[in-house]
Amino acid sequence: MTTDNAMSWVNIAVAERETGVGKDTLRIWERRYGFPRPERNANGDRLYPHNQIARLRLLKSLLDRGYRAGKIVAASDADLKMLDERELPGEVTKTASVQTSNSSEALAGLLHQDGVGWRTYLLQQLAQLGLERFLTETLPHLNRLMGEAWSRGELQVYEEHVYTEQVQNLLRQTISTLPAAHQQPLILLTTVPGEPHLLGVLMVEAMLALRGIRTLSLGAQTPLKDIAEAARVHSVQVVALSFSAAYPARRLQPVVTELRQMLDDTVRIWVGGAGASRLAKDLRGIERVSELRELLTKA
Ligand code: B12
Repeated sequence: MTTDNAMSWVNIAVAERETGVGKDTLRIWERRYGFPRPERNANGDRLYPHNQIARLRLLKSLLDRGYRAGKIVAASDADLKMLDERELPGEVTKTASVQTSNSSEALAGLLHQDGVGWRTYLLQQLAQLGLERFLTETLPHLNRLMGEAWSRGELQVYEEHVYTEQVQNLLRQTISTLPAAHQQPLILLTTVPGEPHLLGVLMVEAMLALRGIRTLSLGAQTPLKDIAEAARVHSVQVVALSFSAAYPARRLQPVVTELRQMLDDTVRIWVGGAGASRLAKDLRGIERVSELRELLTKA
């Protein structure tokens, strides 16, 4: 993730992209709760300072954890910090059996490791829990912790990259040690242009590989015409797409609808990831799959 501290004012489109809070919601909160409090430029457009973006990210992460806007948007910074910290150490102890202390120093120690530290920790978790629980418990918790620590400005961008690299390496390595998959259906995995988050795709690939289900992974950000072409040439039965929470909600439906039109009617489209939950449930020819485990009952 990147944040440009030098450019401390951002317009509403960037504020939406950076925080995951939609433009309409930003305007409603401003009117209803008095936060955010953007300045205006000469044209009257809203400009948000960096510290308000940081607070918006924290609010978004609390909303995602089930808090209601009415309770948190106007709360004091100290109260928000308290709510935020209340859940974090517990989350760590749930996954980190290696991590025995739940103090904030232990949490910081976990998140600020170097590559070797992460690799050792991840391998221990994998060995203790097995691949399925590693995928459905350890990694979702760690992703959330990393994302939230980044939102609070506690992690350097490079530290998140160190984590992502180690997770990706380990998942690829683990997949390559599993017996060759031969079960139907053949599932094409990728993300659409504008969605760089690849961990969801790799996690799905590993989960399917565990059950011997064949996949054709194209990595991240595949142009739609290439997805359609690969699906045709390889006779895939399912195209599975991953959308993280960072993918803009308003682009979701147009992009999957466009892909639907490019694929043969017999090819199913599955969409998953935190971003996909914002897609209408009843879109023709599109199936939402929210959980990794649900995938196994569908495949
Ligand atoms: C690593 C990471 C990055 C890396 C990604 C590297 C890579 N090669 O993948 C980098 C550094 C590039 C990055 C960039 C950005 N990131 Co980022 N990133 C993350 C992090 C920590 C994990 C990433 C991830 O892949 N998650 C996606 C998957 C694994 O999680 P999920 O969507 O919850 O999906 C789960 C299930 O639904 C299932 N699943 C996923 N896909 C599918 C598909 C199918 C078919 C099925 C069945 C299931 C399934 O698997 C997961 C199981 O837990 C997350 C934190 C988080 N909680 O995810 C932030 C996060 C997604 N990023 C975030 C942001 C804001 C960004 C940036 C916009 C930051 C910036 N200002 O530049 C950019 C994106 C730029 C862009 N063009 O979009 C925010 C999004 C917040 C929001 N609500 O909008 C998050 C949530 C962090 C936060 N603030 O809390 N990021």
